[in-house]
Amino acid sequence: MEEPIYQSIVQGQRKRQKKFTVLIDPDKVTPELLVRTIDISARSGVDYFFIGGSLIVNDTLPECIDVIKSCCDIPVIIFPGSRLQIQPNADAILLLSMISGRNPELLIGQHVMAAPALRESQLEIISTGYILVDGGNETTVSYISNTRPVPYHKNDIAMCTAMAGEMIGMKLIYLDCGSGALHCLSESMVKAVSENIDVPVIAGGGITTPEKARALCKAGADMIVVGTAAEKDPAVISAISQAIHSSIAV
Ligand code: 1GP
Repeated sequence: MEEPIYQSIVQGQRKRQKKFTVLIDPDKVTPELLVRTIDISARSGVDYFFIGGSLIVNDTLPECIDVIKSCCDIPVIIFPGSRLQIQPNADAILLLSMISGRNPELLIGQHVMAAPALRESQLEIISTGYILVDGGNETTVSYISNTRPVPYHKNDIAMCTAMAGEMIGMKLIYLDCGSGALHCLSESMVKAVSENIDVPVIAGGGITTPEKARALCKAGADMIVVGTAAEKDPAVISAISQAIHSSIAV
């Protein structure tokens, strides 16, 4: 099966071209904010949209995807909080296993339930090891998943978890402090993880400035995800995109 989106991420990693993803939480965008976010993202060279959330209250996910698809060519990748967020009108889905936690539902249970719908869909399926890291506050993902994050300074736990995820066969590792985290990942943790695995590393949660995005790219992240800061002011997308796309790992 072809994997155009995953291959574009791997190509970026090989060429040391960092990728920028804007996360859209359908509950948090008004129609006006969504169109403005898409417009700025398209003009700023954003590489992908993630769409989804740990908890979605309103049923606007399919419409949001349709709006994005009708306005631009940026690929839309579902970042699902549960199997209820599988939408066939997206381009791809991160099939997340929450490998930082010990909740079997989020390691395999939801996946078993979702498998027939995923098989039926045309979605590109990207197996992703998701590692939640303490970002200084209790986030929705921590509460909803009923799991404890990796402690902020425990680089060795994050590193071994990522290594195990890669050995199991996961194609991406997503290090995330959770949406709206007080502080983002440490550069030392991103470095420890990226130096010890070969698959691309995604970094997200609490990244609000171009400086933070650039620092995490230099530490070894292959993709940066920004949600909350873009919701507050989509204008920040342009500066962060520039910082990411001009970064290379040292
Ligand atoms: C959350 O990594 C994403 O899963 C984005 O986090 O909303 O804090 O940017 P923010």
